[in-house]
Amino acid sequence: MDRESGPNRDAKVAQSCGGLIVRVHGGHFYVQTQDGIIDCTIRGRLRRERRGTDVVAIGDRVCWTPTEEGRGIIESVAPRERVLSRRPPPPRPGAVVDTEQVIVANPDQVLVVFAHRNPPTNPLMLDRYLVACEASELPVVIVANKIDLGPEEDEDPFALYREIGYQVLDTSAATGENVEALRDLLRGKLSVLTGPSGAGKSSLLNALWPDLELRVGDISTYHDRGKHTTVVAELLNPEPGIYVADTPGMRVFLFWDIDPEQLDAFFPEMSPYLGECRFQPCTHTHEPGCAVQEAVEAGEISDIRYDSYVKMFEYGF
Ligand SMILES: Nc1nc2c(ncn2[C@@H]2O[C@H](COP(=O)(O)OP(=O)(O)OP(=O)(O)O)[C@@H](O)[C@H]2O)c(=O)[nH]1
Ligand SMILES: [Mg+2]
Ligand SMILES: [Zn+2]
Repeated sequence: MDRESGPNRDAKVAQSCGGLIVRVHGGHFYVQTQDGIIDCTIRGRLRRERRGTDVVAIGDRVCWTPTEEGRGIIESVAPRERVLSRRPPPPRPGAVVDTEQVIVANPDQVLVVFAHRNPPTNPLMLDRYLVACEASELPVVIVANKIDLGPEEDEDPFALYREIGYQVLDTSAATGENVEALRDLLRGKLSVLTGPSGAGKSSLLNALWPDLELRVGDISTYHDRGKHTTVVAELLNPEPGIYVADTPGMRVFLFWDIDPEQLDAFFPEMSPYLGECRFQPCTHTHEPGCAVQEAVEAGEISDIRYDSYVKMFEYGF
């Protein structure tokens, strides 16, 4: 008789793998399994092993052991293939933060949602998201929401990004414009919606799936700093084949770890010029005979983007 098939085997608690972390909140890790969502804690050993990063983040694949009905304990986390992360803002000025904050693990793409207006788009902030995605080799789409309100000052804030070659999708959660195109983008993938508070991330998801009933903010309060309607990132599965993370808007997006010397590689429009600078390597900030600076002067590279580059180069974020 197979020794493993006696009562002893039944008593042994089996570990299962392939669970997907869909929500992390207050020490609870919610894992989507074939039998529904279970509320897990994690082994203390994992915290020690995974210092320097969030131990478990939404999008992570885990193995767990059930403890009681609907509950379990996470035993291990699969290696992350990709990650969207940032350096968290310091808790007080001057404090050093050395733990990477993982926004979503293993995303297939990042949808950076900004608004045509209300709130107006801050190019430096958008550029930080774009650089972070380039550096992490994450495909990125700019979702230019609130197209119903039109551009702030007669000028399309996203025109320069379209010119560079970024995919920009104009949407409106209010009128439904292009929300079906957004659904098409999401199909078959695990995506993240990120971007500033008030841009309409949750509203876009509600427009596609009203049953989600995600909380949506009152726009009049967005100037009140620190106001975020979505407070906990959640990985949603609103229809088969679509996983999408709705995340809280971020006031600051500081990227995790980018070497200033490599920064130019994350501005795709600079790539044709990089080999042409007189000095190699060239920081493109002050050197004579710099092909990038010449391209900016000639209007071939946007001065808005170049300003972002210089700020990121000088301040490191
Ligand atoms: N006119 C217009 N208003 C919109 C549109 N999308 C969202 N809004 C409004 O913008 C405000 C903010 O929308 P939310 O969906 O809460 O924004 P969010 O990006 O999820 O914000 P956080 O959760 O704080 O990050 C709400 O008052 C929405 O009704 C749109 O396409 N057009
Ligand atoms: Mg929201
Ligand atoms: Zn140069």
